[in-house]
This record gives sequence, structure tokens and C-alpha cells, in this order.
Amino acid sequence: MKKYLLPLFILLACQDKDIDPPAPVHPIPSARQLARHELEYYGFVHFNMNTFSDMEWGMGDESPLQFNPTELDTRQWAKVAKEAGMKGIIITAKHHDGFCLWPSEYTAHSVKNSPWKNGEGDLIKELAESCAEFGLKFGIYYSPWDRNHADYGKQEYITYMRNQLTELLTNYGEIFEVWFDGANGGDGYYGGANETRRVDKKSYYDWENTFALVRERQPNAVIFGDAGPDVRWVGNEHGFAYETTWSNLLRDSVYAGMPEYSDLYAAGQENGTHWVPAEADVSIRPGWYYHAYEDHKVKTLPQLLDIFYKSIGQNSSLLINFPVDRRGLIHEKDAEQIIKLSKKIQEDFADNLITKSKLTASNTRGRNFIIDHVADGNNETYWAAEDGVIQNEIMIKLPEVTTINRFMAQEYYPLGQRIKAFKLEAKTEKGWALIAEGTTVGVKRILRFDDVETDEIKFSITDAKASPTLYSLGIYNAPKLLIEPILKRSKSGLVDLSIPESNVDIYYTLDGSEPDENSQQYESPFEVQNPTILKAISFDHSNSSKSEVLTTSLDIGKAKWKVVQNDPSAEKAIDEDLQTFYKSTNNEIVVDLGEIHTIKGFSYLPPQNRYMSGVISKYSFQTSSDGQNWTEQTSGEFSNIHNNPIEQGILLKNPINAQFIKLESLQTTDGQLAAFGEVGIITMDN
Ligand code: FUL
Repeated sequence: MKKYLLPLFILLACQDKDIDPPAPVHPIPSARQLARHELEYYGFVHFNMNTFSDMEWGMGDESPLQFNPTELDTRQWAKVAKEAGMKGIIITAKHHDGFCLWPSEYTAHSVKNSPWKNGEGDLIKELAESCAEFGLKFGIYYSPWDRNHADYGKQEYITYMRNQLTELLTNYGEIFEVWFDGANGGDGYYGGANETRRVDKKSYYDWENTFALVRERQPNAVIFGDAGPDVRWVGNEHGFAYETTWSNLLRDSVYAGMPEYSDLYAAGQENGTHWVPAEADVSIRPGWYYHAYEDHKVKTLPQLLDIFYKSIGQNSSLLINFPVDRRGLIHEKDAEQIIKLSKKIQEDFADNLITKSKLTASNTRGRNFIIDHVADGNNETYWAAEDGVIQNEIMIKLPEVTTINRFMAQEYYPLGQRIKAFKLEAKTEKGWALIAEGTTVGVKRILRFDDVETDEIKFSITDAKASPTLYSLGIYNAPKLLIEPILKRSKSGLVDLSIPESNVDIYYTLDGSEPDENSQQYESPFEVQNPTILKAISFDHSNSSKSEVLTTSLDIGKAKWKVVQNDPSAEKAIDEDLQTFYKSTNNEIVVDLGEIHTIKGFSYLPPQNRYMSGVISKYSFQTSSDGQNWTEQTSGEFSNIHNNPIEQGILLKNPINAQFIKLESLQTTDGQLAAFGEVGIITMDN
């Protein structure tokens, strides 16, 4: 009997020998960074003086009297964030204009001198309490640059900044992230000096001691800045991390506000010396602060979803900003969009097929590191290869042939980011097909790809800094994103319909009837010259679901239209491209329609760029049959166009036959020369 037991003991002893965890590959996350990685997705709130001055960067000369929200409700913010699946909220306690949302002892420029709650309010306290009530973490944004403070640029200001930070870090409970903005120095009010002040961004703030203060008061908080020390800026404000994103950063080569940061450092470095993971920040609207004129520019679900996949799916956390409005509420439209995003994310990741699959790895370190750990949902277990075994293949056998379109991988990042290159293949009827190739994985990598029918997947790690680890894997069949088709029409009258998903069909009608999957299927752009009502849907045959109906009135095509003024750029006002615009030199646009039309009205789209200028507020619309003699058909005001710069349609009292039209600006919202995004005529009844 003993004779047989001996080899078994030897075998077990050999296995045990390998059971030590792999040595960490430095840099590795600190305890506070590990805790923050769990959060992944949280909300930003930009709400402060700029909300009331309608600015993005106030000068610092605003009066506290301007700050006066009428229905401020931080519980509503917390409720929206919670429902959206966010884990915390970071608030602009003080932005560049210096106004403080808490009654700081060290300045008069705060809520205590505002009409809000008769100067008795403390917004930081209210939000901290609401976050606690809804189980959210609470963080603060503090702008080091202060355009209000008389001492900005001097040593005294650093004392002021530390005093204020001490208040914020002491009086409001646990803070999970302290966000230091990198935008620094420039012109400002500075206590009435009204001048430009530059500071040495590397040395002025004495970051070492400022960070020490944060550590002392809030030992668990992570500090965000371009250069970390704990979390770094992703280098853009689109919310996108990179195909190759390292959590490692050459931290000592970076400082906050460094001009070359985005190009050289934002993606992190394979040989980075410190663990400083990326955080992608983006606003749900074009601006960080609320402007009523951006109410029609809230990001769409496809845009938000893209942000999700390009941030959290590319080794970054995600911070989405709500520009809270003047009432003091997250605007209904913003709330609606963010909830749509959370529902879609839940749908996409509802069923992880990995839990039903059989997994094998080409190499395993030992029995504590078996590949099944990537599917066990346990956050303490993981798969690891033996030391020195860099290339590894993970085979995933699905229970049956299934459609898949998402793959998720996470390294066991407490031991450092290792993977440098990977490949994903699927076994199809035609053999092994390459689905994706990539570089970094890190905390989380999600791959989106077209539907593949398969019952076996191979995930190959082809290069790594050391023997790799995997914490979890996921395979999903995300339902199609069924949005209304997006319509574009060219000047020549060609109509293009699209959706940001493959394997989804588009059906349309041109006779006003409701489209379904038996209607005309869209295949390629088609011509529409005459007034037509187009209705279209997206349809997913795999589960017979369909989008809402796109209904649009296509008026007379512009193929024969020519601008009359001697300025080729005026064509931009009739090119059917809604993103281009004509900045006029004489406040008018004159168009030859090429033939006589019965005109029932006209349309005007203001420029749609971020900082719109020359938006027409008062107009005169004239017609002519020869381009010489003009008759005014109507004049008036585009009311509320400043706040809501969408397309305006004006009907005439009586239709008029004419070949030439002139739209003249009598006034613009900012007094600048008129700009024309797009001009059209109305010949249809609806
Ligand atoms: C930037 C600031 O200048 C913006 O106003 C905004 O606060 C954004 C989050 O950071 O650096």
C-alpha cells in the first residue's frame, strides 16, 4: 500500500511547490487605489457661479448675489446617480471663479453671501448627506486656480487654499476622491486687480505638502490630477481612453497643467514607475456647466454607449458630468439619457456565457490558480501561469453554438498590469476566425465585435511583461442598439439612412404609412427631390424587435439651388450639412432656387458649433421673381433661439410663387454678423 502512496505524496508536494502566488510586477495599486477600482463609474456635478452667469470659466468678479437656485435638491442628484448605476458623486466645491459652495471661514465669496437660503445654506453638507442617504461615495473638485482671490500667485494664497481644503476634508465626512484641476493661471479679477497672473505650475502649489494634508485628513481618499498621484486625467474631455492604456505612469516626468501631457503621457506607459490609473471625464452635454441653449445637445444613447466602451472598456474609470441647471436640478433630459445608458449596459452584460462554459488553459501555476477562477465571481481568486510562461491560450467551450458579440477580460491587477498583446479567435463553420487583436487589458478590457456564431473561443495572450494573470472573463450576446435610423440628405437630394449597429435592417415608407419589416428595405442612398414624408425603423430579425419610428418631412431638394452672393463659403448655408455654417459679411443670404416654387414658409438653422455666434434673433424674409426686385413676406423674432438654437420654421400668411429668396438678419443674439447653419423653404403642409 505504502509503495503506492509515495508517488502521490511526491506529486502533491510538487504541486504545492508552485502554489505561491506570482511575484508582483511593479508598480502595483495601493490599498486606496484598489478600493477605488471597485467603483469604476461615478458622477461629476458642475454647479456653481457659472451656472448663473451662463459661463464656463467665470472671471471671478461675479457677485455672490447671482447664486440663487430656486429648487435645489441634492437628493434628486443622488437619486439619478444611483439609478444610473454610479457609485459616487464629485462636486465642484470651488471652480476657477473662486466662488465656494460651502460657507468657508476664509472668504466672503461664498454661499454665505448669496440669497440662497438667506445665506444659511451649505451645499457641500447637503450633498454629502444625500450621498450618504443613497449609499454613494462623495468627492470634491477643488480648482487650484482662483480668479477671484486677491492673493492668487502669492504665497498667502497657498495658505488660503490649504485652509479651505482643511475645511472641506474635515467637516463633511468621508471623501473618496479629491479632484485637482490642471487648468491654471491667466487673466482674472484677482480682488479687483484685473490682470493676468501666471504661476510656475511645477512649484507654486507645493503639491507635496498639499497632498500630505489630504493624506492626513482623508487617508482613504484618492487624489486626482494630471500627474496623479493616485488617479490621472485621461488627456481629453471626450471620455475616451486608448486602445493601449497602461495604469503605469512615468509619474515623476509629469506635472499638472503640463502642455505636452495629452500627447505624451495620458495613455500611461508600459515602463511607468507608479500605478496611476486613468479616469475619463466627460460632460453629458457639450459644456461642463448648464446652458439652456444646450438643452438639445444632450448626448445620445449611442454616444454615451461609445463613451462607456471606450473608457471602462479600455482600462479606465468613467466620470460623467451633469451640468445641474439653475433650478438646482439635474435636467430631465440629462436624467433620461443617463438612465437609458444604464439600462443598455445592464442588457448588454445580462448573461455571462462564461459561467456555462468549459474552460481550459494551456498552462496553470497550480491548483490555487486554475482557470475556473475567472468564472467563479470570487474577487479573491484568479488564474495565473507558471513563472516564465508568457504565451498562454485559454480555450472556452460554450455549451452550444451561440451568437456572441462582446468579450471582457480583467487581469488580476493587484499584482500589476502585465499583458502586452492578445488575440481572440472563434471556431466557426469555416474554421478558426480572428475576431480581435489588441494590446493592453489591465483592470478591464471589453471588446465589441460583429455577431459571431460559435461554440468555442480561444483567448491567446501573446506577449506580457511577466507570466500573466486573469481575474475574470466574460462572453456576452448584447442585444442590438435599436435607435431610430439617422437621416442625412445631400444637396443633390440623396437620402442616406444609417444606424450604429451591424446586422440590423432599416425599413422605410415614403407615403406616410407606418413602416414595418415588410416595408421597403433600405439598401443604399436614394433620391428624394419632391416634398415627401419619410418614415423609417430599425429592425432586429434575431428577436423581432424594432426601434421607434423616425418621421421626417423632406421638402423640395436643393440640387438646383445656388447662392447669389459672391462668396463661395455661402454655399455652406444650403449644403444640407448641419455641422457647417456660413458666417456672413452683410447679414444676409440670397438664394436662387433654380425654378419657381410655391413658397409657404422658410426655415433657419443656427450654427451648431460649440460657441455659437451670429445666431439670428430678428429676421426679414423676402422673395423675388427676378433677383432684383424684392418683397418682404414676413419679419419677426425667433423667440428663445439663444436658449434653444434648433431649426426654426416660419410659415407665411399666404403662399407666394418665387424663384429667389433672401433671409436677412435684423439682429443677432450677440450683436455679431449673422451666421447661417442651413436655410430652406417650406412648400409642404406639414
Ligand atoms: C477643466 C476645467 O477647466 C473645466 O471647466 C472643467 O471643470 C473640467 C472638468 O476640467 O480643466
